[in-house]
Amino acid sequence: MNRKGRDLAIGDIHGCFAEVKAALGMVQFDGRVDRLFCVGDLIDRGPQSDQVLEWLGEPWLHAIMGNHEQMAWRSVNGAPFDRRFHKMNGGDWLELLPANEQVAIAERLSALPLVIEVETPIGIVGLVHSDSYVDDWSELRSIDWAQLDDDHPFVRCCLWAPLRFKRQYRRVVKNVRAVIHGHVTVPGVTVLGNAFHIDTGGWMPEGHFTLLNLHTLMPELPPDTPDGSAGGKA
Ligand SMILES: [Mn+2]
Repeated sequence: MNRKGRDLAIGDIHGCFAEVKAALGMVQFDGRVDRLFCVGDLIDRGPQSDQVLEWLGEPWLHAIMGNHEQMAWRSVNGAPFDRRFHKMNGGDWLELLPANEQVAIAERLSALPLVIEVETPIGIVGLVHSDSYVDDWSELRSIDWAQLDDDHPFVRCCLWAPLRFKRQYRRVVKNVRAVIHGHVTVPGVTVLGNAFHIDTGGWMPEGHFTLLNLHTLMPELPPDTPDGSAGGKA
């Protein structure tokens, strides 16, 4: 439990290093006490994937895997995966790097967890990129992910398939206060049951980055701005 500072969650970053840095600055993020939780898709599409990856070494940043991280490491590792698909989806920057750097990145990305839990004053909050697949969090946390194939339905759902969102399924996931997702871009934070969709498209021209405070489940606003949206692009 972080008793000294805030725990903020951010949706897909997609290489938008400068914009996220600005959004963190707006809410006076302090890496000495605050923590930032990324719900996957840190890379691809935007101009600064390599700089976003450097954040993985920071003690204040915690990230889970998104489908873009999976595409990247599977492309590099020659896993049964079509590399052209990754390039088509904004992954062309990776091929321009020297082979040894690509391998180092793949190693780092393949080690990211698919699911993490954050202990907060209001209870356990879970993070999964796309969808939690089950209605009971204790089922998800008991999974031994290392034993599952990369194409296992659980893994595919967590990374790729927002089944609940598509069906607008509102049943609460039991045994967890909230589950935070990215992957699906929404105009504003969208809550279905206790699933929070927070990718407000900061990586797109018309979107903005939302920093969801995990201790309140409210978007963090810049101080002294009654209606400010955290880090919105003007
Ligand atoms: Mn995604």
